[in-house]
Amino acid sequence: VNLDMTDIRIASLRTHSIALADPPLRSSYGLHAPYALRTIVEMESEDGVIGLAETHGGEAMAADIARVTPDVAGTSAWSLAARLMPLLSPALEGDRSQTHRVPGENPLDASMRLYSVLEMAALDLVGKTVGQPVCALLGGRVRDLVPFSAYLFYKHAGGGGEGDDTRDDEYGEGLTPEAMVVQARQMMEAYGFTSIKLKAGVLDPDEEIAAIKAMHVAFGPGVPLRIDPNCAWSVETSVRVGRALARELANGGYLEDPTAGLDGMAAVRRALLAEGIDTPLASNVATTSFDHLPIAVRDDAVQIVLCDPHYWGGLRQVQHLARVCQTFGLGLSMHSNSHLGISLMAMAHVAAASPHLTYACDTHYPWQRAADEVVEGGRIPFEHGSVRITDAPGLGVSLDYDQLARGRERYARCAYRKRDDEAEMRKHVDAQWTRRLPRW
Ligand code: GKR
Ligand code: MG
Repeated sequence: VNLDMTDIRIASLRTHSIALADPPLRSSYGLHAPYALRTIVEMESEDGVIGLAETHGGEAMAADIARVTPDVAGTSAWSLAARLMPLLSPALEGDRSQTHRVPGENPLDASMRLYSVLEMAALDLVGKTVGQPVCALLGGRVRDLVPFSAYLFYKHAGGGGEGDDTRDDEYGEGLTPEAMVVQARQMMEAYGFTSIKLKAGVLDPDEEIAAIKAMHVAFGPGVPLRIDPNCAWSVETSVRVGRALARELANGGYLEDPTAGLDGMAAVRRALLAEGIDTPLASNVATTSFDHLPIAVRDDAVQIVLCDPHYWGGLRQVQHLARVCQTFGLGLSMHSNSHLGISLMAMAHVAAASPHLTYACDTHYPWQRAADEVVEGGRIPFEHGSVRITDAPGLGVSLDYDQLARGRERYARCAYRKRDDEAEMRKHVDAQWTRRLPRW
C-alpha cells in the first residue's frame, strides 16, 4: 500500500467557461443559440494530479463555483463530498422543476448542480490518483458498454457558430416527418444507436405523431421510440397523442413529460390506463429531485425517471436514485443537455455502475463537433450505439489544453452568458414568440 495515496489534498480548483457551436435545435423551450455554454473544472491535488468535471455553463455556474473555491482548497478529495453535503439539502422553497426554466437555469437547483460538479471532479481526481476507473469507486461496473439513444431534434438549417466560426450543417433542416426519418437514419448509421427519442413540442402534435409513425414504419417495432414535448401539451392533447401512438410507443418506448406538473402527468396516466393503454410516462421536467418522488410514486404520475448526474447531486446520488426507482417499480433512464466528452464519460461511468438502468441513455453528443471537443484524442468513440468503459483511471479522459483555450476564446467572443432559448426564438424565428404551457 502506498500510504501517500491515502491523502489526496486538493491544492487548487480552476474553472473554465467555454462555448461550443450548437445547431439551431428546437424544443418547447424555444431555440438553441449558435453556442452552447459549458463549464470545465480542473481539481488539482498537491501531488499534481488533475481531476476533471463538466457541467452547465455561463456566468451563474462559474460564479457559484468561484464562491466555494476557497473552501475546497486544502480539503481532502476523499471527504469533499461529506463536507459539501449541506448543498444537497437546500433550504429553499419553490419550484425546483424544469417546467418553466431550461435545465441549468433554475437558481433553486444551483446548489445541487454545484455539489454535482465538485463530486465529479473529486471522483476523477481520486480515480486518477489510485489508478482506478470512477465506476470502480462507485462499487464496480455491471456493464462495460453503456447504451445511448439517437436524440432527434426538429431543426432549422445551419450547423451553429457565428461569423467566421459558422459551422457546416451536418444534418440539414429537419421539420417534416420525412426529414426526421433521414436524420434518424444518419445518426443511427454514424453511431449505431438502436433506440430513438424525438424532441417534440415544436410542431402541431399531428405532425409529431406523423413523425413517430414514419419512424415506426422505417425502422420497425424492434427500435424503441420515445417522444418528449417538454410539457407543451394539455392533458387532453397528451391523452390524444398517447392514444394515437399506443402501438408505436409500445415495445420499450415511452411518453416523456407530455404535460406540465405531476398532477397533469397523473391525469394523463389515469386517462390512458382507463383506455387500456399502458405506455409509461417518463420525466426529467416534473421530477428533478428526490423531493418530487413521493408524489410521483403516490399518484402514479411518473413510471420512468430520467436521472442526470449534473443536477441530481452527482454520480452517487444517481445510484441512490436508481435503487429508489427499483424499490418502487419505476424505470430509470438518463437525461442530457448539450455537452462534451467529460460529461459523456461521467454519464457513462455512473450508468455502468447502476444495475437498475432500464433504458438507453439520452445524449446530445451527436450534435456537437470534433472542433469543440476538449478531451485529449478528440471525440469519444461509440460502438454499436454504446460507450465503452475501459480500465483507464478516473473518467478515462484528460484535457487537450489547446482545445480548451479555443473553447474559452469562443466564450470570450460570443455574447451568450446563460441559456435563453426563448430569446433566440424571438431573434431568429418569431419576434413575438413566448413560451406558453400548454401550447396545444
Ligand atoms: O436540448 O433543447 C434541448 C432539450 O430540450 C433539453 O434542454 C432537455 O432538457 O433533453 C432535455 C429533455 O429531455 O427534456
Ligand atoms: Mg425530457
